[in-house]
Amino acid sequence: MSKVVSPTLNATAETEVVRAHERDLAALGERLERRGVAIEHEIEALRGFAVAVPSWALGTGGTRFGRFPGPGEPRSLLEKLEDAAVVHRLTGAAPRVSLHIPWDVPDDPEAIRQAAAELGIGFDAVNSNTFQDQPGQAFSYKLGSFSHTDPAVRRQAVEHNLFAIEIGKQLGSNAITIWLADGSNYPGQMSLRKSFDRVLACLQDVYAALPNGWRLFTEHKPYEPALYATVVQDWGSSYLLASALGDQAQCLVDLGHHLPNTNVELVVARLLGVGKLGGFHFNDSKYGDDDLTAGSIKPYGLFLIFHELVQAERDRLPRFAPAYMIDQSHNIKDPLESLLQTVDQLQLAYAKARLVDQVALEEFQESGDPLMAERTLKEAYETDVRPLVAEARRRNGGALDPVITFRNSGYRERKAAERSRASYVPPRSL
Ligand code: LRH
Ligand code: MN
Repeated sequence: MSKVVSPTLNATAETEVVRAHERDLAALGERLERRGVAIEHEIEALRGFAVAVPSWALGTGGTRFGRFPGPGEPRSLLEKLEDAAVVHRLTGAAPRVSLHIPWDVPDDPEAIRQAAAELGIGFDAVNSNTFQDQPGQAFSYKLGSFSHTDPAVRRQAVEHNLFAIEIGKQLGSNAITIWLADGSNYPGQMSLRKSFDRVLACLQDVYAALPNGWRLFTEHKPYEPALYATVVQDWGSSYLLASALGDQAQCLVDLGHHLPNTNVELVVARLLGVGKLGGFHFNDSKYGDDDLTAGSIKPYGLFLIFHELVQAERDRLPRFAPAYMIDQSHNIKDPLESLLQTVDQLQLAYAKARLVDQVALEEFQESGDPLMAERTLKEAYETDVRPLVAEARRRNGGALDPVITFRNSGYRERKAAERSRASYVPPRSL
């Protein structure tokens, strides 16, 4: 797969695409120079941007109303790694996969670790799952896991998280994300305070088993599947837990886990300010936890979140090491094309946020000039940084336009043939 442009384009057309890119890049370079910004510096900064691909978004998602599987979907952890590696190969910015346990329990963790390394990728945070009952499970999570009134259920849930950490250790991961579906559907069903206390106690058991250098991310969500009260409902609940646990615990912000019109960049600024912003699940949404392609509905909101991150980076805030991860569900788009689009949208938002004239912005903020302050942000946001981002990808060995290169590569068609033809033989060991 010719990376930079496309395997199907003939040499002349390819050169033309590259020449056009270089002309656009030069024009942007000239424009930024007039603002006192060195484009080379920005390209190098963009080359350092990396985000993790979620293993659970490589196949087609669905809703309770239906699922429309696409051709050539991955049927095993190994095939998911193959697909995830395509995202990294074409963007140069997705070097890790985030696994979900038990959906992705490897039969042979060491073999999977090697296979991933051969594909040029590694592992980010593992995700535990006490929101579904597994076959043969002793106790049901129907009425909760860490918040359940039955200590046996809580113990089972803690054990599962310790198991997920064990898998993560063998794969070279260094963090666990804990999202709890725990909550209630009716007033009176659950003690709003005791349920929270039980969750904290269970998290403390998991925290006590965290390997050195590992982090525990608490992920909040306002509702679904709980439809009246969710125990870890908002950033405040998540912060209370992470601060009670200790320095290795931080909050994970899933962009879709906020009620409509919530100012998510403000939530991010609050958590950054207290050193408790551990990471993100990037996606976008119009109404609920829609898990749509990042930047597809609220691109300015995504830019404003990166504006907070760039300032935190520049201000060298304590414990600033956000784990950038994607969490999406692809119901109608090709999962790989949507993930390639997502990485591009995140690179664009980061590149634009780096162009904010911080000095001018602070002056307008300090002098009480809201219009000029807003214009300073908009000047960065309205800068077409696509040539800069494409160049950063090219220098990382990726494609100028990953989606087009992917489409023209015939990868999906090849996988459709390969994955339908071969009757699947589960790997004994790789
Ligand atoms: C919950 C969530 C969580 C994952 C799941 C796949 O809505 O965002 O992060 O475990 O999606
Ligand atoms: Mn999430």
